[in-house]
Amino acid sequence: MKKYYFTNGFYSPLRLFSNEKAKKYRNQLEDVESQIGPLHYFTKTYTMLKWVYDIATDKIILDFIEDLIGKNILLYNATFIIKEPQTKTYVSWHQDLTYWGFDNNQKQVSAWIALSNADATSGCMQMIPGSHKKGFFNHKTIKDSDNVLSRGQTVNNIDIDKAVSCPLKPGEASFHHGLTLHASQPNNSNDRRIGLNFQYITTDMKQLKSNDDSAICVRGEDNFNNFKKDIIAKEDFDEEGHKRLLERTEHYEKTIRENNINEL
Ligand SMILES: O=C(O)CCC(=O)C(=O)O
Repeated sequence: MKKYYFTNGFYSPLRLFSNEKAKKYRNQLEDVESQIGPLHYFTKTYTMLKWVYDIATDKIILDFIEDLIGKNILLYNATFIIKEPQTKTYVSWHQDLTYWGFDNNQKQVSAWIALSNADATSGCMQMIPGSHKKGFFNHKTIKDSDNVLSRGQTVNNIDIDKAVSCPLKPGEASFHHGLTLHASQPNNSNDRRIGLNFQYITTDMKQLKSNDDSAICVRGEDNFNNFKKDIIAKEDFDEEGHKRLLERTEHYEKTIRENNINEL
């Protein structure tokens, strides 16, 4: 697993929990959505939903993350990326580390967990193997309301023939490095495509674009304190948690807007 990840810049699939458990989490998500509206693309959802934090700190995930980046780990983000059935929403080819404002330590991994079926029809993730070893690619900002990415950051001239699809069943996860080129196509299925995307970084990572960014130590020790501490939800939804979610989402979007995203 580890060797495959370091060679290719991603690993998929890894089963984390059963289909039934994934259904239970999906019901919990959709129950909250029925009260406050769609939860697509909000930041740090573990500040509002305790069960999201429980998944993020699952032993299977953290053991694998520790294998990849070492024992002192911060959880930086947890975002639902939801493509509604039969919609044009897609994710353009990009590298994550080009727009978060971090320093160049590159010790970062994303874990993408399927809460519904993610396959070629519903628009699963696609990766370019080995692209994480080629440094930062030039990104263009392309305005397109169908693109999930808020800045529309896009790497052009990708050799699509090299792309590897990462289909996942509910309860399975894929993992990718912050410099791995990845994308996903529209959801042509009749069900929602629901991904829960976690970002993990090492405790020595620095945020260069904000003094007010936050994260939470989920394994080992944080002797650096480069990030404020996120407040973790105590329940599965409450008003205080909702306020935290909105505040942190606004902060994250501001940080991304102010970043140059490597437009050379
Ligand atoms: O959910 C998707 O289709 C894309 C997610 C993504 O870009 C990411 O996990 O970095």
